Amino acid sequence: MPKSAFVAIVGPPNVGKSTLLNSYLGMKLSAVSRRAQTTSQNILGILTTKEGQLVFLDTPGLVERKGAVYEFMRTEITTALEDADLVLLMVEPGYEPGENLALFIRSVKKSLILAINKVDNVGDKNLLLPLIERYKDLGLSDIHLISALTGDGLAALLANLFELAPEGEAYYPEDQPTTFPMRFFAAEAIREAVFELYGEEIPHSVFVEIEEYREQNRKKDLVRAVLYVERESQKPIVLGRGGEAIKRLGTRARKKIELLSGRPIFLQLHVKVAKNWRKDEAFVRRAMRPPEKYLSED
Ligand SMILES: Nc1nc2c(ncn2[C@@H]2O[C@H](COP(=O)(O)OP(=O)(O)OP(=O)(O)O)[C@@H](O)[C@H]2O)c(=O)[nH]1
Ligand SMILES: [Mg+2]
Repeated sequence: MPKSAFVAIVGPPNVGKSTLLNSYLGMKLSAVSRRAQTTSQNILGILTTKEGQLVFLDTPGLVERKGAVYEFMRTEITTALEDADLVLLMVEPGYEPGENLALFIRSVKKSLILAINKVDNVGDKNLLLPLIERYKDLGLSDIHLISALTGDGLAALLANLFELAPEGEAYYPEDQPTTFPMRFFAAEAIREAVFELYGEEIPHSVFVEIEEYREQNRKKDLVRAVLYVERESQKPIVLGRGGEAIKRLGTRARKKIELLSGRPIFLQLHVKVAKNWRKDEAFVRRAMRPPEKYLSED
């Protein structure tokens, strides 16, 4: 009997949750950056092997801050935890479990696996033994040392996930990597390029909305996107002198979308101001949870 499970990947910001998803899927589905709070919405990725199917939900990093965006992110995590059969908690070396994490671990009523990521940064893995003990004290027993970057420990972690997964048929066709539409990943690809090219507060101030994603025969697919910034003063930064910065962004983002879609893309970017959108509950609700988000186009 094959196995199948929904697996929520949760943990503090920047520990490598999205990198792990991409690594298992062998494709750049989820945006990754060296800055925290890169992921702001759950990303669904499907891995089918001869053992069965795991449906991963990559979630935003757990943070306790106030504001509409952070509340939205916490709701995303809660949704993923509700949908999940298994919970993969991810941390990195040096991340000591505090009271909040202990509470979180106790609140999860499902099989919980811990992955300590980025062990490629640690010379001697024995140095992690005290940290492992602290997590064991919190009741965790399935503990893995991994590197989502080098692949170290990923096979053993996967085997453990399948071991704990319930028996069941695949939820989705085996060659399908996600249920989300291409326009969702186009927005994420543009966001990732923003994280790569701009500094300071710009990446977190940008919201990307795809106004049009049109597949065309005998012509490049058309993608029209709006970059909303929070303040008028951020507009010239995003555009750059003579539009130079946004041109660079466009080229980089287009390549990412072409890589994922496997089709030539014509990308148009516009910059608009949505004043303080991160604090605007109505904007966040409308823009970040469009009803079509989870529905595939085909
Ligand atoms: N050295 C090392 N770096 C890693 C590893 N996994 C991820 N990283 C890096 O850690 C940074 C954060 O990775 P992400 O995958 O974006 O982390 P995340 O947990 O999804 O972050 P949020 O979405 O912000 O919560 C990036 O610079 C990654 O390249 C790893 O195994 N080893
Ligand atoms: Mg992420």
